[in-house]
Amino acid sequence: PLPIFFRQHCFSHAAMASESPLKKKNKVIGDELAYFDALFPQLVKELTDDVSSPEILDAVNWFREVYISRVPHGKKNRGLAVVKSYRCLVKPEELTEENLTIARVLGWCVELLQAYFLVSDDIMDSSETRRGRPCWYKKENVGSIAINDAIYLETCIYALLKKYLRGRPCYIDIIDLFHETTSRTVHGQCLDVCTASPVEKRVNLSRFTTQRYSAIVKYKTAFYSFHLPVALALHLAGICDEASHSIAQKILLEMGHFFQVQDDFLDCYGDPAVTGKIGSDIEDNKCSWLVVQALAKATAEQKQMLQNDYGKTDAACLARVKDLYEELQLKQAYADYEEQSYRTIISLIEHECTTLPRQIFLDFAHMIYKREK
Ligand code: GPP
Ligand code: MG
Ligand code: MG
Ligand code: MG
Repeated sequence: PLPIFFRQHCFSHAAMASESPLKKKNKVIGDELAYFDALFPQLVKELTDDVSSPEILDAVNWFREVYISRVPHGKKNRGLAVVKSYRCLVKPEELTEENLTIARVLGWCVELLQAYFLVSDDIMDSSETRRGRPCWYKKENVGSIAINDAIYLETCIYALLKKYLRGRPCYIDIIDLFHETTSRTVHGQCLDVCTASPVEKRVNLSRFTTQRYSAIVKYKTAFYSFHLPVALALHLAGICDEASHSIAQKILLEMGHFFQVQDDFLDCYGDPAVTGKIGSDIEDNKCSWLVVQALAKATAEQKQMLQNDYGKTDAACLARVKDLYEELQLKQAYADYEEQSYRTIISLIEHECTTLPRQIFLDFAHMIYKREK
């Protein structure tokens, strides 16, 4: 069972079971995921239907496949967070069908950004599977055209923003936010890849510091996965003041850091049948949370062993690194960290979030703590 402090903030299944049929119906009507998913086919159609010149029809047909195969099969937490946050931020009379549609379109834009990053990241990380299927570049008739497909996915974001937001006061701020977020993410990805494969091509674990780790995860994950969805909702709701954005950013970057720690933990200990991806951080020589913890706890001898075995594809090396993680009790270290991180975030929300609805951040926190995928 979850510890008390988790249970207090989590939805109770028992409470749901005893609900009246009316309440249940409202829940179904309010099932944001169903509305969100329902918009997807319309967006595919809009993005691929108006072929201005028949000469490019083959390309458009190819991209339709890319779009359908790579965009809608994730958890959609990031996209849904835009809509849920927007609902918390505006007065009921502003929750018109038109505004909700725009919020959902922005949610799909975040999912497009994610798809663009994942198609690219899987090439850089030499990954095998994503969301339970082969990575896009691994498919028989795909290969390096996946790079072009990733760029295509990014162009869809700006096509949708133009179609749905042009003329609204927040249009420019939202375009800027997507550009700025993309820029931050590529900086993070560069740190991630370069820390793993230093120019001198030697395994050099002294690069794996907590400071470097924090910079990598803040830039490669926290901005686009956590800050972006809520910042979009704030802009759409017309909330542009520096103070609101700054407190939201502080809380969300903290959550984003924890989320990537989880991702690193699941890379080694998650079940690929559940996560949909096969971990390879040890073989890829990644500056993962686990190796940073291992280095902090290891004796000189154990560090030497890591130096020899980390970053190798050889199965025996991999097994020795995993054994060392076991010996150093990293699973327990992670469980302790998760609990401590949850407390920090709840306390940040309670003490610092005075002008924005706390529910936005609590909803996000509930989505990620104790996740298995
Ligand atoms: C997560 O890293 C970060 C990203 C997916 C951002 C990639 C950014 C680009 C600019 C391409 P990860 O490699 O640990 O993620 P996963 O475990 O899902 O492969
Ligand atoms: Mg990566
Ligand atoms: Mg990866
Ligand atoms: Mg990972």
